[in-house]
Amino acid sequence: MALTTNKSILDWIDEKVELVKPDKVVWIDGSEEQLDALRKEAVETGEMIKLNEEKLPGCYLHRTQPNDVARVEDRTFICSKKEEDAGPTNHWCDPDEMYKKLYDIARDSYKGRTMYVIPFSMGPIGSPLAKVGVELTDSIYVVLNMAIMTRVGKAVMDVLGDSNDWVRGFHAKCDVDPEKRYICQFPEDNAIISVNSAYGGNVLLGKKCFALRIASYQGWKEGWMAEHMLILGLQNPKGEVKYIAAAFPSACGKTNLAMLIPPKYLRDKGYKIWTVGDDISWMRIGKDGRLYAINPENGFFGVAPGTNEKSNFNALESTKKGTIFTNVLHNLDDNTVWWEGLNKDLPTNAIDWKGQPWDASKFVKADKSTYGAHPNSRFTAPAKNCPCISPEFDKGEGVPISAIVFGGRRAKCAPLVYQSKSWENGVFVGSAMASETTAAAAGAVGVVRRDPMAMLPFCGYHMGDYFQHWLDMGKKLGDKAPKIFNVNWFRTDDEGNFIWPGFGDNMRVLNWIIDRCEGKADATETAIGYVPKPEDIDLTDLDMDIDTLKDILTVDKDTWTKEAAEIEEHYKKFGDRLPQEIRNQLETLKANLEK
Ligand code: GTP
Ligand code: SPV
Ligand code: MN
Repeated sequence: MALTTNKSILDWIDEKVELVKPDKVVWIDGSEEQLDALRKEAVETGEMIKLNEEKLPGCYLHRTQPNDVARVEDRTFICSKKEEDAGPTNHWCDPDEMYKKLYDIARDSYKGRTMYVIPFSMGPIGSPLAKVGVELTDSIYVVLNMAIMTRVGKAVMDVLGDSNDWVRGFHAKCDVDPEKRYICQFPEDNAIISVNSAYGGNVLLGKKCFALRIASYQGWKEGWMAEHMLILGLQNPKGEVKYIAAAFPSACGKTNLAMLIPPKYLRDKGYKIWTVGDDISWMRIGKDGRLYAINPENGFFGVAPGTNEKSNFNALESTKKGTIFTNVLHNLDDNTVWWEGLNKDLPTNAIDWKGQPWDASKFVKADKSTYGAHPNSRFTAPAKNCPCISPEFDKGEGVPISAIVFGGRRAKCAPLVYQSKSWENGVFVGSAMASETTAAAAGAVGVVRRDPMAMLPFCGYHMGDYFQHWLDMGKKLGDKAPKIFNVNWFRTDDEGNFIWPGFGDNMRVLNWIIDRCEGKADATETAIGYVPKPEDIDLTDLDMDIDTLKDILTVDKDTWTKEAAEIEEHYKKFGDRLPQEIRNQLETLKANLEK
């Protein structure tokens, strides 16, 4: 039975039913009873494997097709009416042409199948910062993941009422044919269509497609921001909590930083991190003029490889019940899961992510083709499982942000941390961000590319306008604007080893950041911004000498002169939609480097 009388929704569903011809239509009401019946059905058809109920209660394993394991950026389109509005960083297609192409692909594709209608809320239901979407899908895997990642069910429809302000998400699995795979956003129509994939970010339409690509466009029009950012609360020994939002590209450490456990000496003093979000942040200016953030999601779609008790205890804990694992290794000995970096006990009786028997004796660390889990294998875990989930997580008002942090993987160049000189300078830092590519998207891994604000694959409109929107938000925030920083955990030595220990030890850098926000820490002014005095990064209990620290804090003039030239090159594609202010910032950097 339909969960709403909203005509705009019912008409849209009728139209899609007519197109894809499902055998039946099922509304997802969010009840455990219904979800459990779907889990059983998925186990019966082999779509999911039920894992050891004692060790991993309520957990399942799913394998996608080997050709369908990551986001596909070259098949992702922003279909605005005018090509120039999608900008130079997005693939574009005329909306009429694309609708036709997609409808031709999806036509009749639900025959013999069920259409699931998922009403979902991004953000706590009814929060002034939340937004509603409806996803149609023919995949139970999508339904069960959406039920973890978002708030689903009738309450969402009740809050929406008769309003037309909802996002249309239409997914059809079709034949999972990579040649006919398209992930399309229609920002002017509040619509998303995804065909021929059944993998995570391509098909959980509330996530990247809505909460970033469509929402970034909505935020631009409505005066708020949708960003690829984690949100954390840093609690000091006095019990005060300060909030930080941080944008790192895909698989560059957001989940890890968001769930960080401080080093022992800091825990003993009373420091603690609370997780508000690990991937997406929606931010609005509050009544007091400060910037407030909510996490629109309700779960974590986290990278499995590398996650272990030491690197990310809280993420691992989050995956111990009610979790769906995608493309990890299946350990047949005890019907559990395993991935590279979980522990040193390589399973000897196991099935790899492709569904083949796995030979642990052939495992070679340097050769990813020998891995049991795909490098972009993931867990979908309910946020409420996380031991350090923030008490603010479920509240609709959001948390006030003190600092915004940008970062990426840079073997050389970017120092461990620096503070920008102003909001405008910080926007410049974000616009010039670069990072080595990862397995989160199909294509080459380890290539440095510019990824402004970690939004390159996710900005739903012209990136030059997006930079201008950031500048405009800064003007509105004035002296209440968060301070902007940049971090790099990934500087390497001559042998290619990471110099900075990272993970929990990143707390040492977060403390400097908060101290700077409160005017408590000193800094050295350099050409690119304010860098910590080495003695202000606390190295207690760390096997690192101050000279090594000095080394990763250095701003090398020659390297940065080359960097400035590359940034200039990167800006060329934005033409006259690159804000003059950003151009001025680059000129200032160049002049500083010549001093
Ligand atoms: P998406 O979900 O793709 O947006 O990624 P994310 O930014 O949440 O990345 P995540 O935290 O899952 O980290 C991905 C990879 O980076 C994992 O393999 C981690 O082990 C590694 N990583 C995270 N933090 C650090 C760090 O501080 N130092 C080092 N060297 N590696 C890290
Ligand atoms: C990312 O790639 O940034 C992710 C995973 O968070 S996905 O949802 O697949 O986009
Ligand atoms: Mn992400």
